[in-house]
Amino acid sequence: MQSTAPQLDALIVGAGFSGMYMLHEFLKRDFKVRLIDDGEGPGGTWDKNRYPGARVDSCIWVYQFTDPDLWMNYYFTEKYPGWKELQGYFRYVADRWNLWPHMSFGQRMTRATFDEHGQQWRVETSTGDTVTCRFLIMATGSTTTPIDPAKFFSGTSKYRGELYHSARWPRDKEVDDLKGKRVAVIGTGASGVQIIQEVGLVADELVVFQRTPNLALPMKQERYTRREYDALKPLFPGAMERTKQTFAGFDYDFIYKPWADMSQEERDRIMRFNWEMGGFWFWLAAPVDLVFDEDCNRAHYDFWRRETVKRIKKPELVELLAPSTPPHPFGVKRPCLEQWYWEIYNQDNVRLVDVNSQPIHEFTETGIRAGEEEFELDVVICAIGFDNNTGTMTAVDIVNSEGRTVRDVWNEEYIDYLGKMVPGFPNLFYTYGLHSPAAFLNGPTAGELEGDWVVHVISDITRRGITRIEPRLDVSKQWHQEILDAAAKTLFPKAKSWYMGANIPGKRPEMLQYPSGAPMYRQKLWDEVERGLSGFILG
Ligand code: N01
Repeated sequence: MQSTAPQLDALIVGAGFSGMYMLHEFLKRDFKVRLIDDGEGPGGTWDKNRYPGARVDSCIWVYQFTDPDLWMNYYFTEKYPGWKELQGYFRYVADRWNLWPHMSFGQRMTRATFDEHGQQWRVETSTGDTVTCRFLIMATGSTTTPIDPAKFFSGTSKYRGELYHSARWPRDKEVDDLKGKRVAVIGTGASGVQIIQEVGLVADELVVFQRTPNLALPMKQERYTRREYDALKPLFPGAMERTKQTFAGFDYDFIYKPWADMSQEERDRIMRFNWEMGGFWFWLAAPVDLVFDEDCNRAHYDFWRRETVKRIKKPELVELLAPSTPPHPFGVKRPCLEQWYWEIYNQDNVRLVDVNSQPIHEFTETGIRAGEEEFELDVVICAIGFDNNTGTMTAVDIVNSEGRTVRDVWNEEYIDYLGKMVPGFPNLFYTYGLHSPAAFLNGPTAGELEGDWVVHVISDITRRGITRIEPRLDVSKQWHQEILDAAAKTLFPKAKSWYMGANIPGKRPEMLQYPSGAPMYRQKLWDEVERGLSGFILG
């Protein structure tokens, strides 16, 4: 049978850091490539997350593309900018890299089917268009598919007030619209903490429903004039270069000296220094034993608690917000950055409800019934998280030539190779997803690290006339086992976190991200290239 050549060499789904980066790199190589995204504009997570207070918690010199032509000509105004500024940045990148003609927005991929005969993907989209492409690249993020509040709470459909998931906050709704309102926030993850800080300042009443306290760290935000930002720019090349060498892709790294070999004085000095530096220093510049050694971990928790408790003025809240027994080891469930989070609870209009002792029974027409109480509420914001790591690729039908979906495969085993491809799914690549290290890194570092490899492999095999690539099952199983073994040596399994898929009842709990750091991951990717892609079946 005669097969038709695909319309595109590659279709990229998702206009976040990795999607835009790969689009740019493919265009430089004269590939026939397009990008589609279901959002309103570029930015991926920053197009979708517009809730009050949404801002990045990586400092800005490591939270942008490393292309000097971009950073030399752009000005951020804060060390940790908010979503509006970040959206502006993505538009600027699309202008500067001339990406607009190659991207479509408001277009969702609804189904993809592999045509074995033509060795190409046939992709259906929400606009009714069908596109064929040799390579399909899912750049759909790790934190993209929100959990529907109805999955966790009964009665949501009868509630007559406003109900939002944090990642679906309406574009034009400002926090000031909550003045005079009775508002609840469910969830105290990174989204919840940021929302609570802002909403607590304006709402008449704010009720926070907390299940697990967040071990949030002081952000130490800074604001810059253009002149001050210009003065920082000479530091950018060094900082950006560092991101390629450090475990978490920041410009600082863990300390690799064993905790056991440090004197108490040295330990105290490190913890104090990192605390004063602010941001994620206390987490990602800590002794690496933080994630392996109970003693090191507990010392960090106790330090965090002593500092945090100083800011909590209602004695009855101390055990709830900063319990004397850690809710989980420090840093193995994602902490976030806060600005005035603890002070918000000192206000009289803010009430903290512990759902462990006062469970949410249901939504009612007028609010929430929790424990013995009825809460009358005008607005409920569910900051309850996402089906991370796997949820976006399993939410859509990606069907191979045997009629199996990625969902079918991952329902049985979380199998892939190098956090990039799934055995049985030729020519399908992804970034940021299962067994990539992206959730432990910041977005641009992961985007460039993963994107460079995907673009290289596709360019290389295309040049060699290879039209089909698929990971071997045996090496994929070995890769999976390596990840499980590496995670088992850490304290990660001791927290119920989304890194472990433990935030969704029924999801198999195991390490879903690559846990051994960016340098090791980079080496794994490029070693595979050195071996001539021997872990793949090429055709
Ligand atoms: O989601 P989460 P998120 N009843 O899953 C609680 C990135 N991000 O949107 O901890 C009551 O972390 C749940 O409680 P528990 C970042 O990578 C980055 O906040 O499971 N509560 C938890 O408190 C982050 O990690 C930025 O016990 C319920 C919360 O909801 C990731 O996105 C900003 C509940 C969910 O927290 C996800 O963050 C925002 C229930 N039934 C997000 N179900 C920045 O860079 C869940 N919860 C700044």
